[in-house]
Amino acid sequence: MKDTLTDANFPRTADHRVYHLGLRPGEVANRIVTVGSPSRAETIAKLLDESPQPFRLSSERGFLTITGRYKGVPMSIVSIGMGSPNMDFFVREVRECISGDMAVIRLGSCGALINVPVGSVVVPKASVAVSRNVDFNFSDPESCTDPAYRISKPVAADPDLHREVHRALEAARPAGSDTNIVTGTVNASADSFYSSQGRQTSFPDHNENLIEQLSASSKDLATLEMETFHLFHLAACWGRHTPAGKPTPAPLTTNPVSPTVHQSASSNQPISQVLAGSDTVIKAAAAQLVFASRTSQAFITPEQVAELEAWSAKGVLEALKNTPMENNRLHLEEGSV
Ligand code: R1P
Ligand code: URA
Repeated sequence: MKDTLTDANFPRTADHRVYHLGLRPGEVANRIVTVGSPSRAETIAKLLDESPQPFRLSSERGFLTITGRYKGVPMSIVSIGMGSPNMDFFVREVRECISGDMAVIRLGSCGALINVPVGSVVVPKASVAVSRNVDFNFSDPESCTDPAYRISKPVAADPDLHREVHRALEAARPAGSDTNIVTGTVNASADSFYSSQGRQTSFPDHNENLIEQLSASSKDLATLEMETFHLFHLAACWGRHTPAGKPTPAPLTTNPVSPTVHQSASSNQPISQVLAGSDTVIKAAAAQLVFASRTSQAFITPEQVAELEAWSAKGVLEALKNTPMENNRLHLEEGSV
């Protein structure tokens, strides 16, 4: 970003663009599909209405936002790259560009620990986090009694959105397709594609028993990927919180950028907390596309990916369309982006 940023606490440009995603209020909808790769974002974007023409913003930090309408309903697709830190940038910065409730579905790839073929779809009801214990002595494991990997407690998806994602994917699956859609499972989000997903590399990771340990931690544990836990965790934290030490919302002043977006009159209180108070929600759910079978060692082909992404994209957009929520006002509607 070339523009000058102000406020070290939550850096923003003079025209209210957030630091890493480059967005400003009015450029992102409150119904969002988030993905890891720009190509998957573009596949989903093909299903958006042609008019008004979707808005696209590619940030210097590699985040791509496409905002348009799906069957008339405002919708954004945001490609965030990989890992929890990127999910963290996405949720926090988008939250500051939106007023009211948010619904987010992650459409991502995963590895399956259960015995389903690659190309299956899994809709997890909850996620745990798997993290590498950096205090474990990886070069002298005998000296350490702590575990090398930690598995967190589960955090649930929003139950309504979860149900709707499953229903919409069942409806979107092509007629005659024998693709499995599995639900009611637990996902594990790892802090590495390799060590904390139990893959063997040339590093001394001490993860030979990790898959076994994961499967033993929950009978429903079915998938491994890298971002879903952090999305569910932030969404769950957001619900009905009171900003620390600030029980009374500051007075609002109208932001000239968009008539529906306001700025805090107090100095460093994030905008959305003021707007949202404690009664807005972030609904989060996920659909995982099985790219790797950790039981058979099979990996999906590019042809299978293309077919799977095309219909699952329709499923997640339908799920968001069917989620009752007040629409966020977009510049798109006003013809200015
Ligand atoms: C690793 O290959 C990446 O694929 C999965 C993991 O979570 C990780 O980001 O998701 P995406 O396909 O959404 O990127
Ligand atoms: N993404 C992951 O994080 N792991 C896999 O095994 C496949 C996709």
